[in-house]
Amino acid sequence: MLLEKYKIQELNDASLKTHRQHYEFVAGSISNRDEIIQKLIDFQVAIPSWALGAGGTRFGRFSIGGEPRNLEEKIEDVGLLHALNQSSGAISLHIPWDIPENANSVKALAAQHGLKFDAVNSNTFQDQPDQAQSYKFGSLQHVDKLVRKQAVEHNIEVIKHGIALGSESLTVWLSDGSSFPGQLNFRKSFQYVLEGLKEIYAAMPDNWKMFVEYKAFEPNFYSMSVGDWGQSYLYASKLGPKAYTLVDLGHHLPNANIEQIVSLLLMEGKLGGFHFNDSKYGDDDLTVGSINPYQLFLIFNELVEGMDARGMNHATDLGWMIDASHNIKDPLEDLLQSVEAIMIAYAQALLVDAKELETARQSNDVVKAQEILQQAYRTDVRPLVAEARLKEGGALKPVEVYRQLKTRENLIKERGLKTVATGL
Ligand code: PSV
Ligand code: MN
Repeated sequence: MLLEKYKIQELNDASLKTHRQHYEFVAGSISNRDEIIQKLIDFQVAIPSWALGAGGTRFGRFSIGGEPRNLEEKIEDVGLLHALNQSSGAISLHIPWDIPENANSVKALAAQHGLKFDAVNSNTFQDQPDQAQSYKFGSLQHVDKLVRKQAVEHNIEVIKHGIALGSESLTVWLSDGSSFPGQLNFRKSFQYVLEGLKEIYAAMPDNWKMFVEYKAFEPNFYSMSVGDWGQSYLYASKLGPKAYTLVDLGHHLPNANIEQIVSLLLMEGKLGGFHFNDSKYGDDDLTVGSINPYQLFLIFNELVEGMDARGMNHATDLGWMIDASHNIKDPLEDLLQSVEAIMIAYAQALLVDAKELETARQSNDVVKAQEILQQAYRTDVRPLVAEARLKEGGALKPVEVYRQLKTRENLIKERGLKTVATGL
């Protein structure tokens, strides 16, 4: 299903006058507004192929209807999002949930929708029906060499799929760990994981990056083999310059200072990318910015400051991805909300007067420092984000337009009510 540009524009017309007023009001006091708008236009967030259907919990899964039945339909769904917000120009695939049978035609379809392929993700946390060895007791960390070998080979297979599609990074998230004290020899399991990652690393083309994703708990509840940013950083450092840490916002213990983690990883040149989501208790995979938008802003503040300090390109030098699971919302509406929240936090961070903030810090003016951050955070930047979309032919109000065009209803007509997308 394609969303025609003219239909989006027709619906934009109804909100254009009010948008202009709001935009002039906010942009009037921002001297570098054109630069900010351009940065917002350039900034693209990859959509996970596994979050386009209903997720679920161990208690149940409630289908939302019209879920994509195959990779082609997943690409179409991301195309819909990108048509509406012009900021979702990439898709991140999870293998084997999304094996591209014919890479060239999949690539051509994605190009039609203006999409690129972001990081490919491997899966050694579930057993597949045709698999020789089981991952019940881990993959790269496993005491049995045959299991480790199978996990390495799977990752190399994923890299091959990625190369065929034009991806340039591999995200490795391991569910490895232990659920009971005594189950694992921590040192041995670290060494096995490192050995495996080294083999996978060696199979990556020179221009590729490996993102080592960490997570504090789940599915293992006593220890995780890559449990925090320190462990991920250790692996990434030992592996070499193509290996980086990936920060999934939901993978920390409660109240972790994620912005500080981000700042230090950036300083060391070891921050690779993000899985954006939000959470209240753990890895809740909720809509970005739905629980703690101030934290998201503070993270972006560190990102902008840290990337500028290293002369990095905001749009291309880190991997920007969403990782979400949708239990009760229409996934496409939720993803539109998530991307919007990311763009808002980014725009607010671009408003922070870094020089003035540094001056306040130098004089220990704590009050002023807080004022500067909150001045940016409390600015309603939504008209700036909308203006960037408008300039690129997107919708002024993506969720509203999605509903006005009866997108979900049409997807249900096309695909049926009882379809199930692959993913968690
Ligand atoms: C694990 O919780 C994770 O965050 C990893 O990124 C996986 O690839 C993804 O979720 C699977 O849904
Ligand atoms: Mn993740």
